Amino acid sequence: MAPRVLLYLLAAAAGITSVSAAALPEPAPFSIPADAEILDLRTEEDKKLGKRVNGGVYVCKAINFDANQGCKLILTTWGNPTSLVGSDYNNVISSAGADSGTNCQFFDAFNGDCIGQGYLPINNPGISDFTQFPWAGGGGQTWNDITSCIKCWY
Ligand SMILES: [Ca+2]
Repeated sequence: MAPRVLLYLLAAAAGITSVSAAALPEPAPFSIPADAEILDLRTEEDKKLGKRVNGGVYVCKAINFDANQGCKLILTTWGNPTSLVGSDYNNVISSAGADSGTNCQFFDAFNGDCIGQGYLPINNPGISDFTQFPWAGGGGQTWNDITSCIKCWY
């Protein structure tokens, strides 16, 4: 193979590599804002322990963590089924991300425990657009605007 052809192939390969890298989706920038408004849904027993150390999940009513419709940092008790029913965050969440090291499950219903058709796993960085995640209940519905119960472990 002539050196010139080899150089061309190397350049072409390098070009393909950079195109592939550019085509990869950028991870959505995410960190829980330090000044996030808190919605404390911990058990009364937990609240007595004082300020949170972990176990928060940041939720927004709009996709892409856009704060214009409202976002809050929800505090939960470890593994506790945390109902959103009656709060203004019931059936509206469209993006969410948890504290680093916290793993949450979002459910579509609450009846003493989190129930429903499967769950949406949320950790860090979380999910910036719930409309991209089909709901197990079918009907073409996504996880957008149907979360009613949250469980987190940390
Ligand atoms: Ca929404």
